[in-house]
Amino acid sequence: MATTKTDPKVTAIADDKRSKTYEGLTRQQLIEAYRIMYTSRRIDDREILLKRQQKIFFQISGAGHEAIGVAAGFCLRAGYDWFYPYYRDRALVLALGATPYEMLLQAVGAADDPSSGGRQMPSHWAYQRLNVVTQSSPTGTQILQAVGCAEAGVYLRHHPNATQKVDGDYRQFKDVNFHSDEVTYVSLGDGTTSEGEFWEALNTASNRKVPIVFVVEDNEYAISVPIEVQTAGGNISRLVAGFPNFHFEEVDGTDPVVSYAAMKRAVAHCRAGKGPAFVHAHVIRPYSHSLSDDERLYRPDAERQRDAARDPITRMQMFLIREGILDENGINKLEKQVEEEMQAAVDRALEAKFPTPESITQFVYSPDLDPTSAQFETQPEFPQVVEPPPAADGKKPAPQLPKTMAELINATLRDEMKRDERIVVFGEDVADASREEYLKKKMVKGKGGVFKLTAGLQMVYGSDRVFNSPIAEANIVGRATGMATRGLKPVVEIQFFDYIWPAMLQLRDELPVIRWRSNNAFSSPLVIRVAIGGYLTGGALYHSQCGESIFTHIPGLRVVFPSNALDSAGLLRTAIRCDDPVLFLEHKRLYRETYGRSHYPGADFMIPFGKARIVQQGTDLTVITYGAVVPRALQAAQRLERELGVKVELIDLRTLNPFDWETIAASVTKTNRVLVAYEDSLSWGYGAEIAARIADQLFPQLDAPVRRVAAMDTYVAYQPILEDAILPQANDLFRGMKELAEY
Ligand SMILES: Cc1ncc(C[n+]2csc(CCOP(=O)(O)OP(=O)(O)O)c2C)c(N)n1
Ligand SMILES: [Mg+2]
Repeated sequence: MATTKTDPKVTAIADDKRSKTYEGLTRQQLIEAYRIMYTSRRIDDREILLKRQQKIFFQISGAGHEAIGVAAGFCLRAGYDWFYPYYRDRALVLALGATPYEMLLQAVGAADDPSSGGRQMPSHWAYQRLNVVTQSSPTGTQILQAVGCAEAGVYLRHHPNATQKVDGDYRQFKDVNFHSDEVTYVSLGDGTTSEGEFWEALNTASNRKVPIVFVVEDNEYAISVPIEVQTAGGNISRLVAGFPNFHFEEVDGTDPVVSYAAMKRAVAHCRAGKGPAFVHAHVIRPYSHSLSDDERLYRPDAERQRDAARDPITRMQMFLIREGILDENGINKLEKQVEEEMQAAVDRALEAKFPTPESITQFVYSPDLDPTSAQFETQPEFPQVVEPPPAADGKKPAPQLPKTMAELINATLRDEMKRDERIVVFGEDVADASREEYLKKKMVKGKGGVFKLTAGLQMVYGSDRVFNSPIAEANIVGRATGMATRGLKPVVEIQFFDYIWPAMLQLRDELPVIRWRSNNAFSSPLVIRVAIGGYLTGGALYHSQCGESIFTHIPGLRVVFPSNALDSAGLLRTAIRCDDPVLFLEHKRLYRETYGRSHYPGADFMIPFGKARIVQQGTDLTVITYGAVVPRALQAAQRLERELGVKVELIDLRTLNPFDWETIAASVTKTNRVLVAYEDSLSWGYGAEIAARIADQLFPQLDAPVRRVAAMDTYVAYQPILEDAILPQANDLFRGMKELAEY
């Protein structure tokens, strides 16, 4: 029998080859990388076909971005690290453990789609078990949230007790976990680096040394707009290079091996707590922007062919063959297996059940905790007001005076922060002093907010629970949203309502919709306190605006607008303990008003949302209002009774979403006349909706038309004579009430 003798030298080379690694990747891992990349590409191809067959309704491909995606997936840990991947990250998400079937469920819009239950387009990833946080469509909104998510991990490391589950408030429904060396991943396209929020995110990540890795997948186009139009000088790496504390990588993102090496270094920097990392990956986009785009309209063939030569799938195939990791046969076998698995996934997904129309309203708000419920109705416990004994000199000491709205909001924050270590407070100027040594050495008293609502909180709870943000409102809301997703309870401040607009994309497209769009897999309950309103004498148009109806128009966002000190304490506590995002509007004019002061109602006083307060009972006319119009309407109503004997029932709504329809209906049914009054400009204002509902549902009860008194349809002017004329005054309210009473 002939035996083949292997040359020992050849065996050694073969063994050596088999054990050879590529930047630490084994041959087996490279085969796995190719399997994922190829799967990703084939799902894209198949979805494109399904779209043409009208079995799915939209398609966004990850083609050309597979190598950097798989590399990132190999360097990070699903369910341990946190992920904010953008729509081209199919390969990353597959590498983390999402299945083709799950992706196809989203494409067909299935009830069981784990990312959104049929609510979001395909490629809008969300996988709770993997820590892949629900993603949306606006370019760049994920970036600040990712910073907040990473900051939350750091916070929890320093406050491990905050992870405890506590019954009786939102914490009962929010599992919180963290790992001390966790990293947050966020990705975006080259075009998206033009969004301001990108720069706000880099700024904060750098400043606070946040463990986050930014991956810019640069395919040199944003739909049809080329890189040199988006990015000054055409290279984002050059522009960001000055941010301190960062680790930077610029890499060929179509090559999985060099991408892996770059990602590994970047992630190591973050894990070691040295700060954030920035990976600029040059990729290609071979399939146009989406199926609605034809790139041949703006890219010549030569350019497209240049890209095609770098296609990561073919490059990886060639690499595997060249390195002897797989031969053609091996590649064919692997591809066939992928094909079969995908076909099975497609068949199953096409059979999937669709969501029912009845499910639509599910998860706009928390299904677990209803802030209108009796759970949020507690009685005030006022301190015993004992007459103080006369002092030695016989002089009577001053009695304990009721507190202002500003004081009670401050006291409520103080008590809630003591009760709940998950609460963090930040915003512009909210800290006592960012340079905390000044406080420690008692060199300064501290500021604590331009209206002093947060005064003293930093001194009591420390600089990691109460801190200043940059002047960047999207930064405040975006980071807070990311923190709340992790289970913290940010209670942030927007200094003036007039400056809330930079945060509008976060406030309209992100915060209130996270629960709904993820089919309850994620939520971000938090509180945004906002100083609002006019009647300031000199506030002028940039310190006096209202505009609450813009926010009551947003499903998913609770809107609260107290008119007095006691309500502000009770409602703020409900806002903090509830499980929904709340916009808490604080009228600046009421902060220190004599009207509506109160003693502190105790550390557990709560008022449920959606319960109006009847300020005074009446039989002849209903006035519905809220905020700073309440004391003005009360003045007018008292005059009306004095002069004409008309008894007005005055309703203070207290919360605008939800609002108390029952109280309105009962009152209008009794008085048959109704005036809706509000400080915002008249047209399209909040009262318009109330008036429309009354006209619609209470028409038979009415003896007079539904009237409104509100501000003029203009801005609030500086000159007090103009301000008085523009905003609704007690006299205007008196005239409106009188006319209605006499109608
Ligand atoms: C705020 C916002 N503006 C515009 C759009 C429409 N839009 C969707 S993707 C896109 C281009 C994004 O380009 P880039 O960041 O380079 O990512 P790419 O698609 O090239 O991977 C635009 C303008 C959007 N989704 N969001
Ligand atoms: Mg691009």
